[in-house]
Amino acid sequence: MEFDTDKIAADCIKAIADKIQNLKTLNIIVAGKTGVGKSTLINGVFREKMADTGMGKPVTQYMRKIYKKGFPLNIYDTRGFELGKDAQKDVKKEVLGTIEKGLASKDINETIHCIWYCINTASNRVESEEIEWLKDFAEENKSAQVPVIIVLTQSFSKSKSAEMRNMILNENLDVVQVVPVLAEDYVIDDEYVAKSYGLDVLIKVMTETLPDELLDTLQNVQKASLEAKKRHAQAAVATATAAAFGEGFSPIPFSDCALLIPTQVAMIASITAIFGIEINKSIITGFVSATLGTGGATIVGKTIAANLLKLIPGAGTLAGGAISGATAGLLTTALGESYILLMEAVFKGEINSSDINSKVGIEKMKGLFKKELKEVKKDKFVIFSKA
Ligand SMILES: Nc1nc2c(ncn2[C@@H]2O[C@H](COP(=O)(O)OP(=O)(O)O)[C@@H](O)[C@H]2O)c(=O)[nH]1
Ligand SMILES: [Mg+2]
Repeated sequence: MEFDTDKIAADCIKAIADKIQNLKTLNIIVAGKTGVGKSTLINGVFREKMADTGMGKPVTQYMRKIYKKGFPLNIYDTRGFELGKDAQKDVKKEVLGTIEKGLASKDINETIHCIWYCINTASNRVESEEIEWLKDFAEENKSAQVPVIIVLTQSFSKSKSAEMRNMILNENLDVVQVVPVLAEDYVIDDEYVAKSYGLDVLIKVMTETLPDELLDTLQNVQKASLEAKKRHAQAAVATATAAAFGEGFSPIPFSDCALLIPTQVAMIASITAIFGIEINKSIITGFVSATLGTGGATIVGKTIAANLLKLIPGAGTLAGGAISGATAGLLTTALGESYILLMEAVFKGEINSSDINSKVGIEKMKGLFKKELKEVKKDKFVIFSKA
């Protein structure tokens, strides 16, 4: 059968829009004294510039909520820590109140999912007041158990931040991690610039801390770790591959590739949401025609099936279902891995939509897909042939 490239591309666009619209909203409270680097941190981690000064809506005396329409993230930015003990007490009350309100809503989109407590490494010391605040907060946070991550901001001196980290760890606070970061390059003088670092570690800690249903959102909104995006996208490919294996295994002959398309469309939507990249029809059409398109997947699928028959010892005795299941799985993996490579290139700014939908772009993409198929075959076929 022939593939209707336009229809598949349109299905992808719709699936992507649905997927993004259905992402849960992530809610983070970012606490710490004015000037420690909260806004710089927020702008370094998230792909939308959220923390411009003056933006956001005051929700309590010491907190304002920063958000952008259509972007599944709310940041509660606090101030007042620098105003002394009484103000700090009030901030604590407001933070606890906000947590309670979120829990009372029984809606994951309103719940506070974690707190970043920011301390400036460059200040050289941790105030005992802040340690006390964290301890008092932990007491009152016992039932809600909102995870607290301490972020050591402006850590351009790695030795100083390591020292400070140890000091804090020795306090045995009830926190998930203490993460030193430099959110933005720091110019020390003409000769020496300290390069930003640590934001990827913060993302890793977040990945381990947040509930599963927020992990797609975390990847969608963050721009600090390409590795984390790729890892999460590969998990989506593995899920789709397993589903495709089952679908390919079904008694319907494999030549009916159309059976796989919804699984693959859903996979492409998941990967796109993870990368958080605006995708237009042109990119998707280019990708679909290069891979699934005319003479693409069907022929490739048949070739793989034939090769598997030749390559697996005793394959002649294997059920035809195992072969077409393996073929469907391999095709889906190769498709997913190629799409991840495409998203990576777009993320890095190496490719734009007109490149991919040009003749040269499609040829390149075809080559990539074929290469992925070969690599996938080497890796995976043993696993599949055992299934
Ligand atoms: N180079 C560099 N400057 C930083 C960093 N973090 C904070 N700053 C600077 O410290 C000042 C206060 O930062 P800001 O993010 O506004 O702090 P906030 O009041 O906690 O939101 C600004 O001048 C920032 O440019 C960083 O990671 N790198
Ligand atoms: Mg700020």
